[in-house]
Amino acid sequence: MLRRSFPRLSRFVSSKASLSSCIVNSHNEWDPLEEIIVGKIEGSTIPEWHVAGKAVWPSRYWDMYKTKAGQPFPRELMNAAAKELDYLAQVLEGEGITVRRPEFNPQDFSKPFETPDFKSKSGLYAAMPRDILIVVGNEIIEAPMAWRSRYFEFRPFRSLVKEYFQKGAKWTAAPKPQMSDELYNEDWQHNSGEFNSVVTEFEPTFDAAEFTRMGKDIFTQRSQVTNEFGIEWMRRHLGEEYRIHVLDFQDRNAMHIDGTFVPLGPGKLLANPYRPCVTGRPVKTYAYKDKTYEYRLPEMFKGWEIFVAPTPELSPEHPLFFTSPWTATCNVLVVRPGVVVVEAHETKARQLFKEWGFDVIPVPFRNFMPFGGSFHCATCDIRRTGSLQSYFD
Ligand code: ABU
Repeated sequence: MLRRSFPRLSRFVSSKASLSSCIVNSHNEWDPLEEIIVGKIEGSTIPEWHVAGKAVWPSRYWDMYKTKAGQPFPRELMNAAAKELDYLAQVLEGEGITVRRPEFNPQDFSKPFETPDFKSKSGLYAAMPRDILIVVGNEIIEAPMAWRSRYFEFRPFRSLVKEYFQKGAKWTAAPKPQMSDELYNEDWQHNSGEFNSVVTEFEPTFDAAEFTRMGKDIFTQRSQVTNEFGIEWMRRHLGEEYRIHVLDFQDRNAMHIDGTFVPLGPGKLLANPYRPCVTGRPVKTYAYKDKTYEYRLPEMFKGWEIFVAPTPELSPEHPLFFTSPWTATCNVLVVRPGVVVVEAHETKARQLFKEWGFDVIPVPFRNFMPFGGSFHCATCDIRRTGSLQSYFD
């Protein structure tokens, strides 16, 4: 019988120095990248219409979800997006980073499935590892997710996660949600007042991309996929070594913090001007579309530089099945301190990053963006050189 050896975790957690020798080691969004997962678009399937999607999906695509569930997204777009992902992988490898890709049967997503609590006409994709996986230190956490179509999204990543576990990483799957009707506000409507989430507090739920890591401080928001129960699960799971902060961006369509609030390095933050943070004291005012906005942040950010992302140059007709255009300029990937991957067609963003003192690696990604994100979403960093620190004490 084949016997596998599983290194004892204590070998990797006994001290900070040995912690960083673990195959999985990432504490923030900017330390030098050593290993990363890049998603794959193959097999991506149109999910079925559901109230959870109504809260975030642009209304011009509602008919597509209602009539084409279980079918592939437009082939030409998928082929072009696949090439962009392969090119991103090549660029990252050129930077000396080990790139891993999920392994799955592309037919998987188009199969209907059923649990005791719900039926779904199909799954979705393996394009966005950032949504399903988060690395905190030497631990990989699989997120519960909130959309029924994403219930099995951990599967394409399981062979990688098992391999990382066998090599010494800690592995946790957050409580699997039932996703029964009780999880959703069936009568959910857009309103112009208080934030109104389509997910109830029936059980913990979150997507991994709802948390952004800055060492011992981790920032999140309540959103259309993340409830208070889920945030509390994460808080208790990570324990006293970490502080979870909940910020408010007054974003009624909130879903994933990485198109809104993007740390670029210690003391450097990229802010989405359309979604100003209202938590804390004023730190910056700026003009956006003939209006002046005040950006607030908790006191702990005193002295931080706030860079305001430019309006994306994408045409209003550009297909975006799941998200706003803001991923074009906000959803960047920091490769190492001072070096950032920026969408190649976003000339204003590229120029600004240079003015802000960054080296820019331009990568075309406009065909991938329709699927719901850009470089940060399409990846999940597995190992960055560095150890757990506080950037705020
Ligand atoms: N990770 C997706 C971000 C979506 C958005 O900010 O529009």
